Formats: sequence, structure tokens, C-alpha cells
Amino acid sequence: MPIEKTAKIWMDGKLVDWDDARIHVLTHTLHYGSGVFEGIRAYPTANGPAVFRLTDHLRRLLQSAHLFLMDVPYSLEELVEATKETIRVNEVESCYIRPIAFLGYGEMGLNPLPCPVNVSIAVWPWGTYLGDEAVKHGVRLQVSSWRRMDPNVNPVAAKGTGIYINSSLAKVEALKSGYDEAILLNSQGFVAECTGENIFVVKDGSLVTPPLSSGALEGVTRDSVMTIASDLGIEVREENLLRTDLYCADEAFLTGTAAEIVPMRSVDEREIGEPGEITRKIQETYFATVHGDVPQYKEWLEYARE
Ligand code: PPE
Repeated sequence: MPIEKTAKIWMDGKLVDWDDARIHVLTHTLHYGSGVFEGIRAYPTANGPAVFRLTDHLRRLLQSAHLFLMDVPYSLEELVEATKETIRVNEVESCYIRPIAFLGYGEMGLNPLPCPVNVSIAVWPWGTYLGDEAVKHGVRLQVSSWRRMDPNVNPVAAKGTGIYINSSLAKVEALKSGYDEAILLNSQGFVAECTGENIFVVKDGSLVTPPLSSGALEGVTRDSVMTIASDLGIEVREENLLRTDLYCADEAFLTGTAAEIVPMRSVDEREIGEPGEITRKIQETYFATVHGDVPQYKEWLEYARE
């Protein structure tokens, strides 16, 4: 997905011109994958751009840093304000937001502790991640031959840059085999998640998603969907799923900030079909929510201009 330039990027407390947001080639994170990041979206609303669950995302950024013993030199409140400021100066009404905390230039070697911690926040307009067709009619998925990293190999609860090589391997394998997205099983063989999305299936009217112990990231969209579904009177359960539970699902969809809510059309050539009633109801409520049209979930929106 090409990046559409905006004017400024926030780097360590300063707003710098987009083209000047550069780092040294000996940056620690480039060599060892030692950064942590977030993916957040802001949507246009009647009150200007609203960031969906900004504080929750930035809290997860700090938690990811904590898991890697990385001291981020900014507080949660400072990061919230810096994000809003970056949206304001770039005058975007909707955007994807990419904060990253990384180990910078200064030391080389496997001990990350002496390295400086740098933080940047970029925002740019970003369309639907898997395409408009995908949101309407669903994607075709493949169970990957790559396993989701084990929580005792890497702290998978962290959005760590190095951890994403696992997702990229699975994504490339799926794309090269003619699929849209991959599903990763964990080392026990249970469904964990997609390369950058959580998974939900509908079975007999209930919604089931793998527990966090499967190795799935604690997605903010996952949490929002679980709340929305319960409020709609749909039973939600966290249960281990086998790949055959996906093949036999009545409906299935994936959730993530970049992808939003995307129905699964088929898994390993087993048809699930056009999005079903529950998937469509959750998509509809989610999109209305992020645009500020559902009073019940107003507290999830953090306005950039207030
Ligand atoms: N699992 C993984 C592995 C993941 O990366 C994401 C977000 C999720 C689940 C869903 O989490 P949440 O966004 O909080 O609902 N993936 C981000 C990065 C995607 C990318 O291409 O980069 C995102 O959606 O922004």
C-alpha cells in the first residue's frame, strides 16, 4: 500500500518536515527488530477528526515497551497530545496513525539497554487495507505453513517490530499462492490470528474468538467487537478453535485497525460465502461507531481538535 505524504512527522518532541524524518543506518532497531509500534485510525466526524480509542492504543504501546524493558521518555498523556497535534498540523480529516518507539543510534550489539529510545508519530490518509471489495464481499484465506510465534519465543503480547517477520512470511506465502490473507496456527495447532488481524467465527448464533493464550494480540478492534456484539445480545465466547472450526463456520470475519472488519469468504478453499447477518450487523455498528454516530460508544472517540 503506497504511503501518501503529509506535511510533518513528530520526532522526539519536534514536528519535522516529512522528507527530513530520517534516521541513521546504524539505528539499533534496523539491525535487531527492537522497536515497538501501534496502528491507530482517525475518522471524520461531525466534530472533526476523531481518533478511535487513542489512549487504549498508546497504553498498549507503553505496555509493549515495558515487555522489552524499553524506557519510553514520554508519558501516556504526552503521547496522546503529540498524536492529536500531528493530526492538527497535517490538517487531515481521516488518517492512519503510526507511532513507533525504537532504539536509535549510539550502540551496536545485542544488549539494547544502553541505546537511546527514539519516538516518532506519522499520520497519512490510508484507504481500506484489504480493499473495498474485501469489506463488502470478504477475503479468501489460507492456513499458513508458518506457525504463530510461541509466547515463550517472543512476547507476542507486544507489538514488537521484530515479531512481524513472522506475519510477513505468512502474508507473502498466502499472496504467492493466490490468497488474500493468511491464518496462523500456534504451536499447539490452534487458530491464533491472521497476519495483522484477530479472528471471529459465528457458530449457531454465537461469536467465538481465540483466547489471548492462543498467542493472538489483544486487539483493540477485537475488544470493541466483543462489546458491540454483547450489547447487540449476541453471545461472545473466547475458545480455542481448530482449523476445521473455520471450515465449518456459519460466518467468519477478521478485525484490526488497518483492516477494520473484513468477512472471510473461504478458508483453504472451503466456502463460507457472502457475509452473513451477524457479520453485517457488526460491520454496520462498528463503522457507525467510529464515525461518532452511536451515542453509546462516544467515549471511544478522542477528538483531535478539542
Ligand atoms: N493481530 C496482529 C498481529 C496485529 O498486528 C493487529 C493490528 C491485530 C491483531 C489487531 O489489533 P487492533 O488493531 O488493535 O485491533 N495490526 C496493525 C498493523 C497492520 C500493519 O499492516 O502494519 C493495524 O491493524 O494497524
